[in-house]
Amino acid sequence: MVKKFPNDFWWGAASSGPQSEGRFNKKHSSNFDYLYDTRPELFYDNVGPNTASNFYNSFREDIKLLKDIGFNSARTSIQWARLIDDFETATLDPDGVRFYNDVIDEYIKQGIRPVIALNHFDLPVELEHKYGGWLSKHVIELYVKFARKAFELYSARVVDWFTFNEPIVVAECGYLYQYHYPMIVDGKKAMQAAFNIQVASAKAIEAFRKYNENPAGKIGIVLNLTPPYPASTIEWDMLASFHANLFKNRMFLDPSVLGEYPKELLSILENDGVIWDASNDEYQVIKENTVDYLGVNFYHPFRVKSPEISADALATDWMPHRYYDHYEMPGRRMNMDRGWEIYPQALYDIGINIKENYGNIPWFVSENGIGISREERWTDEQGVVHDNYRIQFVTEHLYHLHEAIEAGSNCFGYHMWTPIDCWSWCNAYKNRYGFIATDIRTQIKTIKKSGHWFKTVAETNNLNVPKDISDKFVK
Ligand code: BGP
Repeated sequence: MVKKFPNDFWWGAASSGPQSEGRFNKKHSSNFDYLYDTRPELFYDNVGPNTASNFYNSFREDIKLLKDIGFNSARTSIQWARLIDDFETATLDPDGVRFYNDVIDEYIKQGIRPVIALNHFDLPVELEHKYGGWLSKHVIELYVKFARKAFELYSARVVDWFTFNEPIVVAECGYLYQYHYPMIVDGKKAMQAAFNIQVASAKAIEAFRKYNENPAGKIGIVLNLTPPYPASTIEWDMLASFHANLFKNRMFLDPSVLGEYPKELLSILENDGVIWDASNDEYQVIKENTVDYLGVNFYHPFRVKSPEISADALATDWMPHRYYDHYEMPGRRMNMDRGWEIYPQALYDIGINIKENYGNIPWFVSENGIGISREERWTDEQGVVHDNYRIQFVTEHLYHLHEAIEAGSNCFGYHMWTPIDCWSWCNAYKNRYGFIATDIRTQIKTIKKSGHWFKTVAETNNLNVPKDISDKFVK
């Protein structure tokens, strides 16, 4: 079976500044740089972001490799700590300006559309120490100054902008689950950070409308949408699923696209005493500055059941998951290396949800992928990784994405995570995601079998779905 995708469909992959560039010539440290400098043991094999995949030094050769595997678009992010010299005044770091200038020019020269995010989990660590990071209203203003500088410098050449990548991860991992610096557990702070980031996104959009120099320019936000699936249709599981959707998806999706928070979410936060500090002006900015389009990161579904523990337990930290528990569905299909369920059908559900509940706003898959350990297991004598599982993973996801498009969902592209194996935060280089392998000792980069396969899909807009895959899914 062959699935035909639209002619102007975006084909590519996403990376980010902190995960690919390396810290070369970056004067300031971001939160992850600081965490590595102070607690290297938290990182797999003690590998930090210092070299990453060396994109700072090898971006021309790297971008050429992306061209070699058929990309017409690619996402990366501008690091605040690299572009800006003085955060208060947003004066520029000349080498940072030069670097992103050269990167953008190189993408364009190679015929690849640069898609630029302004934040990918990174925050200059001095803003954390001085002001409390995203808990501070002042940091919102500083972020907007940085965003404005980026628009002034690059919007004549960059059409596609995104304010934040997965903002919920910043709030959850920094203030609830202790994966990101400042690694604290405080529900009220988590909710405050989430709200402040939403305001920062809206204010950056407001600045974009003023300072963007490109009539074709568009701005959006990248959200990780994790559809909740209830363990059963019993009322309490259904309610848990409703709540999981509020916290995991709608907390950012509703204000970003519709300009308003779900009233059920506000009343829960109010009742639980963890509502954010917000002014009417801030709600107004959110209302008036919704996105032009959406990036959707999708890795795994979220199966939920009613919580095991009563919300009335004593001396517990406030956690959103007092309203739902993770349900370990027997027989689920797993990527064991990352511990994530594989459920490609969710891409169809995401597409239909956007169509039916979010005005069918244009969107693209901005990340999707499979991180596998010890990929050298599948290397042949020529050094090529035969990652058939990745080809199958992407084929299955594209199959269901195509179904959503056929059902009228306004999806305009597919980006995998990631073009070239890159640094994965605390997991460092444990799991590899790329179409292109990186040897982290030599920085030699080699196209995997999946990269060669993707080139054909991207260049023809045709997805060949083998019979064993289509037999599984055809309804
Ligand atoms: C997303 C992030 C990416 C990337 C990816 C894979 O949440 O936007 O930055 O890292 O997940 O996850 P991980 O690196 O944790 O395996």
